[in-house]
Amino acid sequence: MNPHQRRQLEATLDAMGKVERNRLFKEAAERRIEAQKLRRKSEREVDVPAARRRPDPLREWALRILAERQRESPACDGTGEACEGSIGVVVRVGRRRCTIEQAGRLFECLLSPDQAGAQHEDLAVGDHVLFVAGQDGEPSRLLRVLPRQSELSRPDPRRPGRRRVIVANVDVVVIVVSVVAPPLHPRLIDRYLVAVQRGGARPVVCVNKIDRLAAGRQAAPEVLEPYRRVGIRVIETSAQTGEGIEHLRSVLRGSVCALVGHSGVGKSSLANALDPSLGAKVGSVSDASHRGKHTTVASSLHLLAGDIRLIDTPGVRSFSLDDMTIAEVREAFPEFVGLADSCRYRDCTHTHEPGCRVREAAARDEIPAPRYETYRRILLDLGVTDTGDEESENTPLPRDS
Ligand SMILES: Nc1nc2c(ncn2[C@@H]2O[C@H](COP(=O)(O)OP(=O)(O)OP(=O)(O)O)[C@@H](O)[C@H]2O)c(=O)[nH]1
Ligand SMILES: [Mg+2]
Ligand SMILES: [Zn+2]
Repeated sequence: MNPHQRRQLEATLDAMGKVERNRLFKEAAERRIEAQKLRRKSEREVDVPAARRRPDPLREWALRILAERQRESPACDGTGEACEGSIGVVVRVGRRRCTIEQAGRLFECLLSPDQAGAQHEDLAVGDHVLFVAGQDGEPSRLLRVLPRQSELSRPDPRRPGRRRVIVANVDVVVIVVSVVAPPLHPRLIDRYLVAVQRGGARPVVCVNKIDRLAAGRQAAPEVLEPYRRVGIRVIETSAQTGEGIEHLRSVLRGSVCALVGHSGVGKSSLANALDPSLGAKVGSVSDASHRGKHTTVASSLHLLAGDIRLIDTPGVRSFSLDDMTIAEVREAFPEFVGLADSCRYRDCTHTHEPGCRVREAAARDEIPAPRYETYRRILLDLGVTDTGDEESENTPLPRDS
């Protein structure tokens, strides 16, 4: 169960009627007792150290049952109520409306004021939805957004404390950068990587416009090598000459993917290169600032040749991680995971604490130094200083507490 599924299941559970809820919790209690019988006592003690706060086990079982029911019958919300409507995929979201695709047909859907009010967070291109198709020219009706498998989101710049979901249910997020015009910004790649990791999709870095490199020059190897070292796929392309496009196509084949990045790096050009029949609008890059001109204004999902479902997104100016917790940032660096288990403090931030294995490994270059620096910069942005004088929730706990 990923964090997004969990949030949606929690909401379903909270909205359930009393009778249905009691029935669910009875089943949860039975399943829990069964599971306890199966588990040996010693294992139980290892699993749940007394000092650790843990969620209500009965509620956990109830959520698990709801998730199972939704997997078996995605059109229903697991509450046992009758289901109507059919399932489609959101291919475009506009002001107070969205377009849903089902079996190759498009349906225009008007959003209710409630749905429109919550739309940046609750509805995104790629969402699977339950809807009722409109008859005789009537608009279709959106009933419910189904639990997401993944999402890419960032803090909403206009509404503090709220998130803006950029795309939902993608297998792969392609972080597009260009070697020049606009110049390659590793910090943007890093921020996206953290957000992609949190949202449950697989990241790929695409370095475009390699035709602009001088003959014999490689695309910033010192910047890109650390990503390759930790197993992130980096693909070099030119949407203009077609170089690397076949490689990109082979990586994306059979998947739902999204192209994200700064304006002007060539996202729409890459989409056109992957499928020339697409005809996505391509803009220019300012000679003075080397910035794109925000040509693509809304995300849209396309079915491309070669069994690729691709979401082209509008370019961003920046990508903030302000809504992240330290734990989420830590988890986004897979190269830290094995080492972090041996840090002296269980919730080590890997910045200033004595006995930090991650910091030691970075000093020995066993972790690529640029990746560790990136991690430190992201934590600094979140208010964690190198001296441990942080505004965060982290208070070091010795491992044996
Ligand atoms: N030389 C070169 N130019 C490219 C390449 N890919 C895209 N461009 C140019 O870069 C400019 C911007 O391309 P777009 O595809 O509109 O960029 P985008 O990322 O979709 O931009 P937004 O929609 O604004 O986010 C256009 O002038 C393209 O012709 C490439 O591989 N090589
Ligand atoms: Mg574009
Ligand atoms: Zn540490």
